Amino acid sequence: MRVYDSAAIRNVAFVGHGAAGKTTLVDALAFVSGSSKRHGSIQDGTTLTDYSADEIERKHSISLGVGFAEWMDTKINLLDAPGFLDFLGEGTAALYSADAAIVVINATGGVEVGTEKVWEICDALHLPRLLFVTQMDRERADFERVFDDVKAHLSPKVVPVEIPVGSGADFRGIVSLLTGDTHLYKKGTKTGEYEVVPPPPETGDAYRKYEQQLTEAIASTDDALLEKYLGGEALSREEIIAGLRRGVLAGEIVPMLVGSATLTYGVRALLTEIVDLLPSPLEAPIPDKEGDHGGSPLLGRVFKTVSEPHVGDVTLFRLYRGVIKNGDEVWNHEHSVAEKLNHLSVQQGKERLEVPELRMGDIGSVAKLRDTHTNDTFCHRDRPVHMAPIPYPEAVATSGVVVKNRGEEDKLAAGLHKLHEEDPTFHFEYNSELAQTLIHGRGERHFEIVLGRLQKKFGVHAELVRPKVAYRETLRGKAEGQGKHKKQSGGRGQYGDCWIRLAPRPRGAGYAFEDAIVGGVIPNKYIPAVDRGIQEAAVRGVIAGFPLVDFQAECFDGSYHDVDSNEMSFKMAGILAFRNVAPKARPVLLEPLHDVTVRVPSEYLGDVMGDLSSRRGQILGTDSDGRRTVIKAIVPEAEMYKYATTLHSITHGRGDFHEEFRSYAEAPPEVTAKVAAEHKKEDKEE
Ligand SMILES: Nc1nc2c(ncn2[C@@H]2O[C@H](COP(=O)(O)OP(=O)(O)OP(=O)(O)O)[C@@H](O)[C@H]2O)c(=O)[nH]1
Ligand SMILES: [Mg+2]
Repeated sequence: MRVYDSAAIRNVAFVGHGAAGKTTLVDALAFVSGSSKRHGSIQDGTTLTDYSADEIERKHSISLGVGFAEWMDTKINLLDAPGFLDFLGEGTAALYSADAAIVVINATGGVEVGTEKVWEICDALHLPRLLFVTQMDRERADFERVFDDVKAHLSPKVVPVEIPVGSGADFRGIVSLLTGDTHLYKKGTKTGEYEVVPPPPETGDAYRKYEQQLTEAIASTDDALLEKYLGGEALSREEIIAGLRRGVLAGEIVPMLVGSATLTYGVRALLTEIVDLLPSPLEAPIPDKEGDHGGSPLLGRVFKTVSEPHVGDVTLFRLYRGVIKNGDEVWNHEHSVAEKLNHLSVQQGKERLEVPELRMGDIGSVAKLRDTHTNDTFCHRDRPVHMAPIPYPEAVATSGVVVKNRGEEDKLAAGLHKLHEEDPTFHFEYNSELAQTLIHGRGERHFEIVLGRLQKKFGVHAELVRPKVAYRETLRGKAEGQGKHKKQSGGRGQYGDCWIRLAPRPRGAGYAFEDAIVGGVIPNKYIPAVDRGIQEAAVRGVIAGFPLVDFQAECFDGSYHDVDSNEMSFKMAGILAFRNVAPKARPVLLEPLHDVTVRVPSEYLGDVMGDLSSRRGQILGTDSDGRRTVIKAIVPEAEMYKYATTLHSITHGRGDFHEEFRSYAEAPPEVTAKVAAEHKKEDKEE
């Protein structure tokens, strides 16, 4: 594989809504350029970047795939991101590692939720971008409608630089507004061969309209150009390309292109526009980094780790500064480990092609590193730096997970750990209080993939279960009573006897013990044992087996035996006293409440609030963040199960939410009764 200099590299992320046609387009770009030998398809499961068994089976992308197309002596690195929002982390990684984006839109659909989401990230990163309207060969494809939609919902800066000739089954050519040339495709062409003709009469009006818009937009990028244009002078082709490029880099113009990836129409033109209009790494700003004073000579960031069959862990990284040669050692500052980059490669889908070196800006891959993970920085050992990490979207869904076959618990933990390393939007924990493994991710589709991988890669058969809730108990009243432990079993007996008073304390105040014994009716040395007994019993609660918290216990009377009393007996007395008294002190169940912030387009406000209320949510208020309505509410944790899925279906994916623990509060009687009944059932089963 040839080594490309930084100026001859383009790093481009392909993003957009699910099923827009990104993977098919990336495959076509690599194929038409000659860099990939096969023209693959989703239907046959043969595309360049959807090569995992999961992707072939489900016919959509799940993880970020990387390939390249060599065109006009330039290497275009193609980062193909999945569109489904459950996998938005992959798109985030692609956009943070690229210098430009191609936002792909289906000509039969238009702007969708996934398009808006990635557009927001592109905006935040000030990424230069192109829009590619694909699937123009499909029935009901409508270029004009997509353009109107884009202007209204994405940005007024979008300007067509190409228009289609015909649409649907009649889609047969593309007019370039830059050159006035029309490419008429030869039927049955495999690599997009065409003849060049003048614009056909049917495109006349559209041609004049869009050509004028484009020229105006380009002229506006530069004062001298504008003057020339207003003075009625024609702009030269060089001026047009240079002006357009300037507009794209500044984010002032977003060119819109058109084609069909399956027919490879418009694919050659797209390759050329990528080279002509998008920045090389030399023109792209290096993302924020910390501790980098005076410029470290080497800088790279890992944006993905995949475990591949027969290879092991493959690390994908973007080089921001310096040169890496095959076999070089780099310093991973996060994990304080020197890593030797043997078999330095670039990815062409699942293929790894070895390269002697990579220049600044390029994207590479390397296998079997010792201790390198996603978001780690490569640098020189004597100039250690941390690059700011890629901000992966947060996990918003939680589920319990259990193994179907006993004995697979250890394998489950190992598998989940591995999956977390591959996917930063996936986390897991074992909650010992609840004796349950909890997984956190982006939604049910995400969890489905996790379960599938657990089985395929780690031989673990697991299933999702409702996550248990960490309830608490407390007291609302005062009560007093005795606990007496007495045993006479030959030899030395056991004797402990105490009287206690229990009373509530404020929420969050915890537990307090008071020694109110007078006259030594219980010897001093045994009183801490009473305290311990009470605390031990409180952990198991009295209503539903949950820890009883925020109360005070006062030991005010008791008796002892000269020979038979010991610490153990008084601890037992404390336990018995608690079990006797606590049920009389009006115990109540406490449930965890979450602060929930939901962001939705205002048209869904009513439905979303109605749903929150049906979850026993208390709406605190609504506000606007400029784009969307922000709803703040307090909702019991127990009612938030599968909220991500519900919100998605109410808002057609246009809603977002964030939740965090707020406090414990008394549960209503019907909830208490239900939880207590469940506890009784579980107790019996054990
Ligand atoms: N007719 C036609 N079908 C296309 C075209 N491009 C893609 N498709 C089909 O549209 C479907 C989705 O294509 P993909 O390439 O998987 O789309 P994607 O954007 O990668 O989808 P995700 O990765 O799941 O977000 C597949 O069935 C493709 O065969 C096109 O230009 N014309
Ligand atoms: Mg795809």
